[in-house]
Amino acid sequence: MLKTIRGLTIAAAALAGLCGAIPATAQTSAPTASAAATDAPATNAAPLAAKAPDIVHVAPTPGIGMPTDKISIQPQETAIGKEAVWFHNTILVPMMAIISLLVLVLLIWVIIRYRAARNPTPSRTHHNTLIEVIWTLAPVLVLICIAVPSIRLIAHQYDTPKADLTVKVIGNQWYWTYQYPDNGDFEVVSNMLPEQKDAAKGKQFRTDKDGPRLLAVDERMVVPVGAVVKIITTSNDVIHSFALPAAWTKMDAVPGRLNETWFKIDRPGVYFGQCSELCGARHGFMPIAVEVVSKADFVKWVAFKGGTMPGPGGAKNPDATSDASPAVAGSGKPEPTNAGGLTDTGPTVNATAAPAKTSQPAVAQN
Ligand SMILES: [Cu+2]
Repeated sequence: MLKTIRGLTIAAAALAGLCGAIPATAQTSAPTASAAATDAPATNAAPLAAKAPDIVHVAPTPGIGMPTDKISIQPQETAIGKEAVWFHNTILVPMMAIISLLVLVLLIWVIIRYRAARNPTPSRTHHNTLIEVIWTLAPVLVLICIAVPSIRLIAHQYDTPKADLTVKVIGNQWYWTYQYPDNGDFEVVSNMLPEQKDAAKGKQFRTDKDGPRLLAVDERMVVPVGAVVKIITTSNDVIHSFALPAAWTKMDAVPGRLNETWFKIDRPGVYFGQCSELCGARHGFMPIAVEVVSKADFVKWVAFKGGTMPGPGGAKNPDATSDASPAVAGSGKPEPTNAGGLTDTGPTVNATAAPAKTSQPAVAQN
């Protein structure tokens, strides 16, 4: 009898656990859906069921696309970056070393050989045509050796190939928004993930799968592998700078202006950067995370965000034709309350504003 009661109790507990687990899993696997339901339950209830699933976001590889503990340039992932590193390591560093050593040796030689104790009567020698020609020509040759690869590198950097994808990067105090004008103009709001101890209860916090401390974000910029990504930068408030060291990319984001740069990364993975312009109190807390995925995954992700692929035969999001706009469907359009208002509050007010994006449920809390 006792056994039967215990058996029944276990079965009931298991059933209850199962029932509890289902909503929890659903919330984890479809975070935007539940967020959307909270944001605008009336208009979005129907299309949510058909919403495309998100891709499986990969964890970053230690040492790639992030700072390493070596004193060197980050491992480069683009052809331009590799050219720049070659220029630095093969031309600049040896040249600096040779010139520094030469000057040091000359100084030591002069200090010892021509010291006052050894030369009670100083020499009155002046003018030596050969030496003067050498010390004029040698620096000219050095400058030419540096100028040729340097100008070639700059030319390559500014020679944008035909873009496969355009992403408009907008700096805000203190987060980034990424717009995809080629893909239905949806927008992604990217905020730094706080550490578990700093995260508000129930909010998403950083795990190692998201990335290193101060670099992990809730929403990454996702781009396809091997694609020429044209980056257009601008800002909503002050000057920021979009920098992705592993792609040898840095471009100021200036209010009222559009700047342009590009990169092409050939290895899938996650690459981190930071705002590189002193933009205010939380300047150090607006990291950049770019996730390079396969073409198929990119199409999937665009559909998940409510966007479309350009051109005939481009994948269409099943939601795109519904009256629920991607913005309302929780696909990452910025909420005006996010990180404080941009126009109605000044930088000082924003300094205390929580940067956490509110439409994302805490995935990491389970
Ligand atoms: Cu900034």
